[in-house]
Amino acid sequence: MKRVASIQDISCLGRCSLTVALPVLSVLGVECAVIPTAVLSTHTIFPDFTCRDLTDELLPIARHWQSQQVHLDALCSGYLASPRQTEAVCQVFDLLRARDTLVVVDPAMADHGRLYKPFAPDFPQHMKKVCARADVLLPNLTEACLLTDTPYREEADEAFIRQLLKKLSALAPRVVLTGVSFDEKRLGAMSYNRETDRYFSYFNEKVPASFHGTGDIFTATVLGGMMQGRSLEQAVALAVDFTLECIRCTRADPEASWYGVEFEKALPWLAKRGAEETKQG
Ligand code: PXL
Repeated sequence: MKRVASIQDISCLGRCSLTVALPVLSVLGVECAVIPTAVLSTHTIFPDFTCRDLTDELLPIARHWQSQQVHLDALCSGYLASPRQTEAVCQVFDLLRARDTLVVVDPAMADHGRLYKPFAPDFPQHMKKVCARADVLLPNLTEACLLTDTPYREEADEAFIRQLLKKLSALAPRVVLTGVSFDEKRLGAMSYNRETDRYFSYFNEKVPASFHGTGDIFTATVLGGMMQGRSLEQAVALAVDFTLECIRCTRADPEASWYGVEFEKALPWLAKRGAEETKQG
């Protein structure tokens, strides 16, 4: 069985980060070890959340695993709580990465044109160092603009997205931009591989609503899909379809924007589709 380590926070309420990565990876038949970076009462969209930063625990955990010769097939980071924590996560990558370890980074720090509340304007400069260690980097449009010093645009055409992907590829050899849409009807992701100079895109139905935590579901699914033996492009297609499935299960619920998508209802779909595609090879 493949073993990955997911490095992100525990938001005690409001499905995101570790509370979605764990079930998604489990359903895809991947062992998910965790390095929790912070414990928050809720994600940061709720007002007055509490946050215990666990930066000082990260290196001791990594050093212990290293002393036990733990082998990881992938390391994946998501939301990080502070600039100091980005430095620690870089060190964790350096300690735990073997030659065959895939490093996946989701620079979960912004959406809809804005940084999340807790972050100062220089936070993207710190996150860039984490991104520079990635084999696969998965930002949304806002994060991609912040990481490449590009002014954010709500309306992005294909030429703009291609240019953004190329700029991002200065940070990582394979980049996937999430939340890409060129018309009212379709939403998906577009990727670029620096080594082959090839673009790939995959779209499915666009539901006119925005839900919290879908980026974390997307990243966990791409990671799990790749651990099951898919190419990055096949894993991106699986993640677009699964994220939509989660949104379809949720759209009637007015509280969903706070509590996250009801992905639990869609896990059987993911288990089935994951197993079917793996069987076909
Ligand atoms: O979904 C990304 C995320 C993860 N963790 C925390 C967050 C957010 C987004 O707001 O606040 C704590």
